[in-house]
Amino acid sequence: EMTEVAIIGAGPAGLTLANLLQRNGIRCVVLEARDRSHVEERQRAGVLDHYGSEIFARAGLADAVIAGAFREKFLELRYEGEPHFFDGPSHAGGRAGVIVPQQLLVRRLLATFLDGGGDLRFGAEDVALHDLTTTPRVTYAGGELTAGYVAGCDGFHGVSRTSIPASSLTTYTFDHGIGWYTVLADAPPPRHALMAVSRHGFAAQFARGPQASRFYLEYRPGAEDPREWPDDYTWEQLRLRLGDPALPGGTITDKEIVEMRSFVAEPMAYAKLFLAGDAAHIITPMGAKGMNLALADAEVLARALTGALRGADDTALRSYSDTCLRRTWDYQEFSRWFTEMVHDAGAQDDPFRRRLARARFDRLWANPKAAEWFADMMAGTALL
Ligand code: RFL
Repeated sequence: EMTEVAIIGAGPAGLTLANLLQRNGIRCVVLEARDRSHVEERQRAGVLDHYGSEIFARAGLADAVIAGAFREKFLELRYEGEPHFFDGPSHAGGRAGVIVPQQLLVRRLLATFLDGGGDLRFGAEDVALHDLTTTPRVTYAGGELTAGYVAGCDGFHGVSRTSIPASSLTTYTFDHGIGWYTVLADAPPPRHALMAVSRHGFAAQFARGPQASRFYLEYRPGAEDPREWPDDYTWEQLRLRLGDPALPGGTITDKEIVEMRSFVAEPMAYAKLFLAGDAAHIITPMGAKGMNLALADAEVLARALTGALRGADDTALRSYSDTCLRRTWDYQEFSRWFTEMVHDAGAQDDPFRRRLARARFDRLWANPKAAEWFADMMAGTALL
């Protein structure tokens, strides 16, 4: 069986790539290890930045993918209980992100691809990549494909990146030394996305529907295990950090640990294999860029593959990795910058860093150029 592009993984990166190729008339097959309901129910990211939403608008997929989504305006940054409202769109020429939970985005992309006659195979276990330097072959339990190109969109734990010889890859890993504990609770949502900076540690609250909130709390990895915190203690910590003694509690329905880790693999390509999304890079949730970076990779790759397969021009494909790595490192830096600003305020043992964090925070309100830069990063940047 032959196809033009074999796509491994049906997450945001793989499904965006599949839809864009389909619209360009390029044949592709998507191989996904899990079943459809698992893929459709995986909750993760919540915000599509402005640049991410434009990817779908450019492809004529805005109605299919972002219809009805709520536009984000204010971000509340609360410093020791004192509220500050950042109006990102007004500092970024009106560019606003939209709230699109990742599972909704995935569901819509899946439906659009399948309605258009797309070939997506769920439950494709034991995927293995062969002959990447000549005519790529993909084997999986129950089948085999020959493809012109392979797109590795199978996330951090997938097989694509590990199919590249170690000598052809440089990897960078950074541990921020911070842990995040997240809980989902039946508690009234905040009016605006809320991040609270405090000497007791960082905390955040985001809406998850009309009667639910997701909270995040910083913790000290190695020194404490928040999975052992009684729920009362979690609420006490949230009230302290959010500076809101009257914060209503509620039933906690889900508890998870989020790793604050950064990772980049370079280059994002090897012979006829191209990595996109989490398969190539992991970014901390600060700045909410992980999913958006995956979508941006997919758009660059779709254009490059189309050029190679339809225009007999592989220039864009050869620069694919460099193009995507520029944005990847730009977003990594932003995420690190943001992480330091909101966590160093709680650096009990380091008063100097605490003061720097305050200066970084104050600059956003004192210097319009700094506000513009921050808003621009929140909206997402082209960098092509
Ligand atoms: P995904 O979403 O991991 O999809 C990979 C797909 O590949 C499949 N797969 C395989 N298929 C075939 N063979 C194999 N061997 C396979 N191995 C894996 C998997 O089943 C899956 O369907 O990667 P992709 O497409 O690159 O998308 C990346 C995003 O999912 C990720 O960056 C974001 O979720 C990160 N992230 C956030 N990003 C944001 O932009 N904003 C956020 O607010 C945000 N919050 C988050 C997040 C990630 C989180 N976790 C748990 C990782 C919050 C959390 C909690």
